[in-house]
Amino acid sequence: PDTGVTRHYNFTVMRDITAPDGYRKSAMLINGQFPGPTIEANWGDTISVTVNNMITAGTEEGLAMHWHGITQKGTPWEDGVPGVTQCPIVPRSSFTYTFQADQYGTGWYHSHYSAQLTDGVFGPVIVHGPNHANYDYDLGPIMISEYHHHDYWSNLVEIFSRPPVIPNVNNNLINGRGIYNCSGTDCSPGASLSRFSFRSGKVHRLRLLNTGSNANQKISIDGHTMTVIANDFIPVKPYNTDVVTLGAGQRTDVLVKATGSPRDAYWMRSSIDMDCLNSTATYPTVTAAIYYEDADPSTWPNTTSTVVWQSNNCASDPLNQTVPYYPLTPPGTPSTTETIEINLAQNATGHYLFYMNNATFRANYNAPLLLLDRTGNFSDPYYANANAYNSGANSSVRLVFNNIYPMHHPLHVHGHNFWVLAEGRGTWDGVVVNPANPQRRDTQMMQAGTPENPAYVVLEWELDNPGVWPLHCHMSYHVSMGLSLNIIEQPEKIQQLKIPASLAKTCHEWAVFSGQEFVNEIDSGV
Ligand SMILES: [Cu+2]
Repeated sequence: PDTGVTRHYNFTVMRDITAPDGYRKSAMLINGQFPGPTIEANWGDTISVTVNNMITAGTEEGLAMHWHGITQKGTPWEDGVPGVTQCPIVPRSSFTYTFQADQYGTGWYHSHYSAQLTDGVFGPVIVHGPNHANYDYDLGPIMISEYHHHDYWSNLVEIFSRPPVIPNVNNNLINGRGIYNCSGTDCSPGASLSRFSFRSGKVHRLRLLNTGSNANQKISIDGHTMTVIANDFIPVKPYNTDVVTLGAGQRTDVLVKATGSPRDAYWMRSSIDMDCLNSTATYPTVTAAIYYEDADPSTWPNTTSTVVWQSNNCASDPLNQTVPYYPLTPPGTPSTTETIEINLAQNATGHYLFYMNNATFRANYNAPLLLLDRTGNFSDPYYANANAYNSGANSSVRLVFNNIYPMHHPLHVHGHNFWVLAEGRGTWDGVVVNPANPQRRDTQMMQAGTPENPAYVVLEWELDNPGVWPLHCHMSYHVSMGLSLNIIEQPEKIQQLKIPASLAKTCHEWAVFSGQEFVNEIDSGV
């Protein structure tokens, strides 16, 4: 739908010292907030966000904001990926993103420039739409993110050391809150835990988001069962669970009936799945307090958890459990299929990078693919680093991924929700799970594999959105190490897009900036 209503926001991103868990560190804040402000709209509204880059303290950096899960149909230039859809916003400049809230449910936005997300450049997006399950109260976004006391650049330096060092995770936060046992000069008072309110007998909607960089989160509420009603922006047939599993970038909306009595208080918990972190964590579990209407909010809950969860090789919930509420059947035979092997290997300088069919992605901030494609010159030498797949005039694409390296990957596509036809270990046998109505979402976990026993995931979508759409691992380290490809979708139609002049302006300004300042692109750039 198109409501004709526009929701305006103004974001200023800058470096500042903050101490959400009691430890003072340099972070990147949006309008002085960590996490950033909530964007709220109705389905069919237009969202307009002016992003001001004031990252000027210390090293000046570019910026680009991505609207995770919004399909940007007809507006691919608003997707906010530097080197793919735009040149970075230069320091002291701004860019206004205008796009339709074409999905509804729980989403988020984050910087797609290098690993700025890890330093705090993210926030929630709530789009109100039709409800297929009834509830009484909406508790709003519940953002869970693991947290580092070093800035993102220091982490990337460790990741790109030879061999790579995966940094320790210092804490785990819910809506930017958690407590660190801080001692020394870098401490600041006032850290606390998030708090939520329940009314006995009522049903509450919790919008759970993994806005972290790399960790898998396991979320539960003491004494309560959760009913899953949506995964990412896709409503699903409700099912009950004691624990919600979220990989980086994924969301799950749950309904929780308050079955306790009015004076009760309970802990909500989120734990980093340490079997999937490939590193250490000082505080892997964060809690938030849930107070019923007559509970005493001056004391913390004293409940314990009886939930026992399994790592399941870092997988998402089984595909036969996650059935979209509104069925959509994929084409019987996709018009094009690519089989892509994922592996980790050393490049010529001995640095470890991820490869997809022996190709790794690296953004050219000065030459975004979408603007390059307007020329129709696909022999441009830049495409060597773009890891681009030209889908031509095909109407649908199927990607069969085989992972032979023992790390899992939450695979995220831009511009679409994909069907997840199958996932598991070994070699895909061609069987589609629930073929009339397979799971759809925008981020799907691929399990860890080995050369002898690969993991596979099979994704498919209709090529109905002309543009250049990244498909990448949402783990910050992995995409920094090049685990991204770009689908050039309907290139003939890309050349007919009326791209606003503000996009060319980002490149004019970036050409000047990068000509004067040394832009140290330590990672893939996205
Ligand atoms: Cu990954």
